[in-house]
Amino acid sequence: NTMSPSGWHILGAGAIGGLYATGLAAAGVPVTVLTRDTDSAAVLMREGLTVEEPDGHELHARPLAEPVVAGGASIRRLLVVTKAQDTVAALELIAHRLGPETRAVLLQNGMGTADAVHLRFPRLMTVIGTTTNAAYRSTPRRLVRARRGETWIGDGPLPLPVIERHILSEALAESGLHAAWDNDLKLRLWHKLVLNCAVNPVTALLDVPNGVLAGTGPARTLVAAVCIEAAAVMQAEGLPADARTLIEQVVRLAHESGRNVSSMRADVRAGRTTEIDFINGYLLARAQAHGLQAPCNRTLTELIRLRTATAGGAA
Ligand code: KPL
Repeated sequence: NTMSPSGWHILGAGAIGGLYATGLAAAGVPVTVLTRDTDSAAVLMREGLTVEEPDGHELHARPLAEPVVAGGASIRRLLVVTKAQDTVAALELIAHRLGPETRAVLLQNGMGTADAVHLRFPRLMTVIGTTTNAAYRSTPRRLVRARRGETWIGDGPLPLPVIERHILSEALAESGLHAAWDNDLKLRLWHKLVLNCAVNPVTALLDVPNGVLAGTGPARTLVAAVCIEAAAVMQAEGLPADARTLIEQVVRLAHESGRNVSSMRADVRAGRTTEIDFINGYLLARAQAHGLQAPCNRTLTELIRLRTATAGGAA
């Protein structure tokens, strides 16, 4: 089995994947985007990607690209930025390229994917990531970075050898986007989960930008209800949590990423399945495991499920 040159492969064609692909390519790091088919690979290589930064500055770069089914060399560094529910199926397509030297960073919304991946690929060394960057796709080749955030990575089900931790986070930070290792990622993952629980379903249901959640009045009432329930579940999980801090974090993110199109809003608009089962659905499952009720999160979950079920031909 030959080994791909150092650098990155990116699986998943969303906005966050696009940010990293552009940043790495612009920095001269070999980066290959794994695309659905040959045509999309050709277009991507020819036209490249443009990122509009929060200050209006533009970054253009042309990453390498190849169809996900092509290529046989084993992959060394893989950034997995698929939708949570598509992760295992997407990895199946490149299963023959995953070996003992592969390091797969799962940088996705929601929780529960690392365990699903570990069940299917018990020897694959996965690292879990979480980001507070916010971006959306304005056209197929153009990304708008609405908020400059942080990206943290940490151990998944199999611990990464200690000497590799900073090598991996630094390799990711070559993109020019922040990236660092966290020895105890669980709290950050929960904080991000709460942001997604509060912002994603509401922006998707009302078809509004994130900034709406920064408002006072009904927006604040909703955010508070989501966060109060989440804080109780976090405490039951043994994590430090206080509803007021969570509310402040949601309002700040909503404000700073005010013009962002949340990923769930983009999914609902495009008639795609949403990540609700890995976001509010995950919170509900944990609530249930602790014998807690989370009625606001339950209502948001059911509304999104109903919205998707009645999307009527949008898919
Ligand atoms: O992760 C996001 C998403 O849209 O999925 C946030 C952080 C809420 C930014 O929009």
